[in-house]
Amino acid sequence: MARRQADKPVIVAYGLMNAGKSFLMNMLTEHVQQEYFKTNDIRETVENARCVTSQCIYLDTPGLDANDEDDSHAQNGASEGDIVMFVHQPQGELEKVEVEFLRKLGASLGEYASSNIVVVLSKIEKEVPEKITQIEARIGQQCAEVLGFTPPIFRVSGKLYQDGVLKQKDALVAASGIAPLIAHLHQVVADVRAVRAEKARRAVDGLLQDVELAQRALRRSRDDLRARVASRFGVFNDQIQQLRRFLDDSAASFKKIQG
Ligand SMILES: Nc1nc2c(ncn2[C@@H]2O[C@H](COP(=O)(O)OP(=O)(O)O)[C@@H](O)[C@H]2O)c(=O)[nH]1
Ligand SMILES: [Mg+2]
Repeated sequence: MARRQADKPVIVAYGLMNAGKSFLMNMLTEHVQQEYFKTNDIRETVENARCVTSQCIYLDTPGLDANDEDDSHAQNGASEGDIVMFVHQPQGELEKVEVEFLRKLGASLGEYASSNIVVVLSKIEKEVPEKITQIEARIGQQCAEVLGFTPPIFRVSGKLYQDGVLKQKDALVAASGIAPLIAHLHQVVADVRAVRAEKARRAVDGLLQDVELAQRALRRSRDDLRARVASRFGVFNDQIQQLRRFLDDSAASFKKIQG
């Protein structure tokens, strides 16, 4: 079980405190009513929390602190997940600590950065769509500058989704934008699994090749050994024959002397 869990792709939520990460993670993991990931948590007391589903693991983090330039997450930028969901509340563009975090994250993910980073604009029901569109464009630019590409950007409202589900109002659920985000995450999870399967297949192929090479080398040294043993026995047999001839000759000479 532990092994199977370890194999599952991890989706991790990063972003400033209060961005709406935990609330969103609850919606994504179907904890619409019951709060699985604690919201409004005080950063100092919170550790990463995880929820394991059939396909992947959701990991919630305490969040970056906009006032803390030495933020440890922003400092190393190493992600604890395969897929990073970067959550930003669109009150304005990305703040310095967010930009720095993304820069280091991009560097640490390397070739996987462009396929495995997703930006989420949260709490969209709190702003007019025009303003969100402006902010989205600006964030796209900021990402392009620090990452070298613009990741997919999703606009969501966990609150609209929660209301829609609880009151059974499809229009609210649709307006929440959660479904397209879930669909995208499922696709990326499937891709991560495919990449891992391909890597595992290549590793097995490599091992099989090594085994074959080792077998060939063993066969060669066995043949070599056989040849050497045969040649040594050849010399030995010759020597025995010589000895026999010598003994026969000696016996004959002895008989002659006696006779
Ligand atoms: N209006 C609104 N508030 C939200 C939404 N999502 C989260 N919140 C609220 O924003 C606050 C911080 O959310 P939380 O998930 O704890 O943020 P975190 O620090 O990033 O994990 C809480 O009071 C949430 O109820 C949303 O979609 N709309
Ligand atoms: Mg939280």
